[in-house]
Amino acid sequence: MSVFQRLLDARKQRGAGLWALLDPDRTPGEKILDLALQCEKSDVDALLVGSSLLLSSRFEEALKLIKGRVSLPVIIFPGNANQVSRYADAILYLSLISGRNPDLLIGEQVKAAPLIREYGLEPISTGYMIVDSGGPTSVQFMSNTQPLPQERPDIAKAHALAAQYLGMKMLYLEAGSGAKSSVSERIIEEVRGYVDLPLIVGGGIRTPEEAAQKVEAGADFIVVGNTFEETGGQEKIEVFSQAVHQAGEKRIAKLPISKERGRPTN
Ligand code: 1GP
Repeated sequence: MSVFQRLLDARKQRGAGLWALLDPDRTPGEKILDLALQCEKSDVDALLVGSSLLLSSRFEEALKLIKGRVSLPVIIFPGNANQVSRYADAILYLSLISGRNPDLLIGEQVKAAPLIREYGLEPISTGYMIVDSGGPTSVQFMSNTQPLPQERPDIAKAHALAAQYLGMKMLYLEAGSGAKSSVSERIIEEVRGYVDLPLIVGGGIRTPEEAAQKVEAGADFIVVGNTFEETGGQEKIEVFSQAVHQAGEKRIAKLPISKERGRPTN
């Protein structure tokens, strides 16, 4: 079964999923494996590995350590075409559709495509949208793009619909790692109501309650990085995982049976 299908099945069964972002710069050496194992024990649904700015050569080393030791899907979350490796199951094949930087719309993708093929990695085409979070984030700076304004959901909706019409498989609403404010529930609700694509939301999510609110607003997958890396520990991850999955279950319970059966499974 493809990784994408596995993710969709998890969403269908549990209503929502929690993904942990592991950054090889912030969590070096064996610590990244410890964190990955803690995530697995805490019922996290998938691991993302990568960064918008890698300051070390630990990317490949980190993936090698993790791959084969955890049964969770290991998905590359690349900042550029250098972050491609055979030691992962899939790669979020991101196009930064909120920006107008041609390198991140198509350039890096062209560089990465032949390697992805050679390594047999599963590409998951994802429309990546950076939302303003009240201050500069590294993804914003490194991508040299303007974020979508939080107070203009209509602009976010038009971008999301364009991603759907372009045939992308997922959408990622990103406030940026360590963002002051996470993506607002208002934007999530508006985008959720406008497109059918599975919705990933991440950046600046610091508490389980906040994560649950994003799910209630319509996020399908929540990404947490900093909070697990800085103040993690299995207990903390478990509480996040329970909060996301309970919010997901509530969402399923609210769906009329016909709608639940008809949920998008693309
Ligand atoms: C960043 O969305 C992810 O790309 C996670 O952000 O590190 O702030 O949790 P945090």
